[in-house]
This record gives sequence, structure tokens and C-alpha cells, in this order.
Amino acid sequence: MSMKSEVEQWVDESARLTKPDRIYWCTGSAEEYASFIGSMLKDGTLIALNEKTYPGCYLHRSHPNDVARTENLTFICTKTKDDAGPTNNWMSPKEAKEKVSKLFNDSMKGRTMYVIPYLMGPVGSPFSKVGVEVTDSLYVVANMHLMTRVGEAAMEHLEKTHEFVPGLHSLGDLSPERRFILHFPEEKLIWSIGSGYGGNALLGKKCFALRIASFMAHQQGWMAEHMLILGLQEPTGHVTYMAAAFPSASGKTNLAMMVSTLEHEGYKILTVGDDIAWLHIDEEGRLRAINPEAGFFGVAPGTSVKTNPIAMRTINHNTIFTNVALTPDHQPWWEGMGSFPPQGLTDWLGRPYAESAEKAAHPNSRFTAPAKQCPIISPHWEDPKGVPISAIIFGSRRSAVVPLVFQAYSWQHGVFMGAGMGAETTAAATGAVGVVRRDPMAMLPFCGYNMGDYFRHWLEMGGRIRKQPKIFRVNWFRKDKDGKFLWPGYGENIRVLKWILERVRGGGEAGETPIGFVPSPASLDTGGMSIAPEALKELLSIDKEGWLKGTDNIEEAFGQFGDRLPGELWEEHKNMRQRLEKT
Ligand code: SAT
Ligand code: MN
Repeated sequence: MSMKSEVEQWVDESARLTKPDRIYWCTGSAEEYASFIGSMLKDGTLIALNEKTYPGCYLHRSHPNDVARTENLTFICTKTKDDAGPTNNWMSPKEAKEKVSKLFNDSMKGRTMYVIPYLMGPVGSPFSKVGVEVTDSLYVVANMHLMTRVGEAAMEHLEKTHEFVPGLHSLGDLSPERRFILHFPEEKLIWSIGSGYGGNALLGKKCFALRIASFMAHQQGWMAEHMLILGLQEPTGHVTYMAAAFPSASGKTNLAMMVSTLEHEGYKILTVGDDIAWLHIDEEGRLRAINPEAGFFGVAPGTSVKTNPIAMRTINHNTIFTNVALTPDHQPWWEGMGSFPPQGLTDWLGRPYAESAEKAAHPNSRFTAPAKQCPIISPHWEDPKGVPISAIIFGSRRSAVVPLVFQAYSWQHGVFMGAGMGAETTAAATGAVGVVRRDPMAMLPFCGYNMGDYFRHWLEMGGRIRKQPKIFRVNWFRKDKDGKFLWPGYGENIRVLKWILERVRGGGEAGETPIGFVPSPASLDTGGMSIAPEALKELLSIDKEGWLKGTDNIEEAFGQFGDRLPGELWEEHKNMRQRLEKT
């Protein structure tokens, strides 16, 4: 059977279940996109933005109960619960299908089913993979157009690789009671119903490119990670690539598009990706990364000409905004955009904005924009081979304890550092914000299998990589006792990347501490920036009590995995505690 007919067969099967009135096969063309936008403008799904200042831009207001990923309704449906592991919600494949097929039954009656063949990864790359999403949401289709490569590119890749990941999506009735995001990694299948929001509904993103892909990567000897990819260009013109894992809504897009404050010295950033990296080992034993996505689905609030001018230039044309506020002259507006809320502002719910009210834009409001619009996109962002990675960075929001930057002693120590990472929660998922939880490698909500096995996979990959990237931990978010950020962040983060670059080269000064190599204040290039010496000292200080408490939290988190946690990580844990107790 041809691959086309295999896809057709699965589409037929999905249609028998959901009973759409019509089936439409997406081609991915610009005309198709324009006609979908036209229908959504007509039925009110989209509002056109100011044609002069935001040409080709639209606003979508999602259902008020459907504004973020819902981790409590997200399941990994492996045959055994142990294979999903203690950090994932689990349902048996049989139970999941029985329960949720009832919800899919007739769910597309009166609607059109759109079939979206899409490619994750550059055209012609041996690492790219095909997905086919069927959905009854035109908003999802339009976003997939921006975030992936839809149509011909996918079908051609499919004929060569004979493999696709099917994803069935329906809005259902948008009720959280009947919302399920299900992954069947063993059969490489995704089912999602009851949500139209980003990570729940654009199935190429978190569902495929992270949860299903991480499972495949474990089987096949590569890695799918929640990482941005950037190139750091230095005065000689040489570019060093780094991959950095941060939880959602913790500044990955800002870091990936940073305008360096050392640009006058010749240090600048090139963007390869802002959210996901697929990493493979090449013939020379180097780790190489591709960005599987073709667009950015970034957090709007806090994005401004000051914090991320590159994003502002990326998203002022051909962009879909979701749940931002609207000015009377139809421009998007959000908190932290750098202007006061204008008179006559409409909030994300479509109500007149009152100063007294909560936020005008939802804290997790988003922009969807094509990556090729980014003014500093790397010339290699679509290189089929990917870019060679010299440094891996783990970061998260931590208002205390964790220094600005430090380096792991070894790959194994770096895996321990990532595995034990604590992070303050954000608005990207429903639930409390600002609570510290363990978020290993920023993958807690995205690992499609037992995280104990995932840590083992990281260790094994390290053994196979001959030219190992150096591993670092960063924290831009440490605060002083008055609750003020100690580090200015944004473009000044280049100074931290510069130290990382020096360390990669075998230079850069650092002291051995219980937690790793920490730079002395003098070894960070702070020339021309205003930072108080005391602030810098505090940023690089080791809070012994805080770290000892952290090791207790890590012990508890590791304990959940029982004998699936690699002994090497317990060893690292023991060593760190001993080093801390000795100081
Ligand atoms: O999950 S999304 O892809 O919608 C965004 C995020 O939370 O990282
Ligand atoms: Mn993300």
C-alpha cells in the first residue's frame, strides 16, 4: 500500500468515529491560508488587526477556560504504568480508548475535518519526521501552517520514510470535564479532545515533537528536548552553538533572540530555534541539533522593544495573536509591552478594560509567527544536518539559592544537575504560579516515558558522544532580600554566554565549589554594565543551607523512581552532599 493510502485509511477511520460533514486535505499553500483566514474573519474566530502597523495579523480569543496546557488532563498511555513513570498521568491504552472514543463519537458532526500532513524538521533532513493531524478547528490549521511545514514537503518525506505519527484532534465541547490529551507512545498515536489551546491542540508541538519523539528517541538513540538553539557569533565571525532547556514561559524566546549588549565588540546571537531541539550524534561523534518547528509560539506579556526587539520585529506582520488585549485602533496590547494601557482598551475576554481589573492580556497570551521572519534567524536554521552543539544549558526561575551560572564537573554531573533542577511554576500551565517543583531538564510535562529511563538515556548518550558538550546551569531570576532581581537579564545575558564560550574553549576562570565550577566576579565580563559589586557577589554566592535543603528535595524526587533511577545519579547526589557538608 502507498503511504498516501495508509494516511487515507487512518483518515477514514477517524471520520467513521467523528462523522464530519466534510473532509478537506490541506495543501499548505498561501492561498489556502488566506482563504482559512477569510472564513475565520467571517465567523468571528479571528479579528483583523491594524493593516498599517500589523499587516497580516489577527487576534483570536480562546474560550476563557482554555488558555493554557492542562497537565492534569494529559496522559501517557503505555501498556504498563511503570513505563509512563511516576511523573506522568497514566491510563491503560484500552481504558483510554474506550473512555475517550465515546467523546470523539460524532464530535465533528456538522463540522469539517481538516487533514494536515506536516513535516517536523527541515526539508530533506534525515532527522525530520512526518505527522498527520486531523482537526475540526480552523484556528489549529492556521497555527499549524505557521508552526510546521504543511502539505507537499510532508507527503514527499513520507514517501521516503514510510512513517507518520497520526494525531486526532477535536474541539469537542471545550469542557475541561471532557478534555483529554492522550499519548500512545508504543503505537505513536496522539488523541486530543476538548481544547483548542496551543500545546494541547497543535499536535506537532509538545505532543509529537516532545512526548512521542522523546519515546522514539529513547528507542532509536537520539534526544528530543525542550531546548532553544542559538548561535553565539564572536568577533572573528566564528559561531558556537548552544542548546538551552528552560521550562515554559521562562525566557527561552528572549534568550534565543537576544540583542547582545556586547554587539559593539562583535558578540551577537543568531536564532536557530526557541523551544524544541532534536539532537543526534554525527559520524564525528558530535552532538547536532535541528529545530523541528517552523515558527514561534511565544508568550506575549513582557515582550517589548526593550526586552526583545527582535521578537517585536518578528511578530508585527503575518502573526496570529491569542488572548492579548486590543486597542481601539486594532493593535495588540499586553502587559510589559512598554506602554500604558491606552484609553478604550478591550481586554482578552473582549470586555472594556478597567484599571481595577486583572490583566488586560492573559498572562499566557501568545503570538504565533513564522521563524523565517526573525531578523536574526541563523543561515543554518534549516540545515538538514543540524548545527553542532558545544554547550548545553539548564535554566529555570529561582528567586533564591541558585547562582547566575556554574558548570558541571562532567557529563554525568551535568545530567545530575539537569535531573535535579528545581523550577518555579509559570502561567503556561493551569495551576498555581511561582511554586518550586522539580522539573528535570525542563521536561517534566513533556517526557513520554519513565523519567528514570530518560536519565539513563542521557547517561548513555553521553557515553556515545565523543566530543561532549559542556553542561551549565544558569539562573537569571535570583532576587535580593527586597525582592528585586539581582541580574538585569535580557541582552546582558550575553556576558554569561561569553563566559560559557570561554569555558567551552578550556579558558575562563572558575572556582571549584560543592555545586560545580562557579566564576569569580572578576571572570565575568561586566565592562560597561552597571551592577553593584555586592549584587554580583551575591549572584555568584553559594547558599549552603539552601543547597542542603535542595539535596533533600532531590532525594525525595529521585526516590519516586525506585530502581529505575540510575545509580550514577545517586552517586552524584551523595558526592554533592558530602562536598556541601565539608564546606
Ligand atoms: O505548550 S505550549 O506549546 O502551548 C507552550 C508551552 O507551554 O511551552
Ligand atoms: Mn515550550
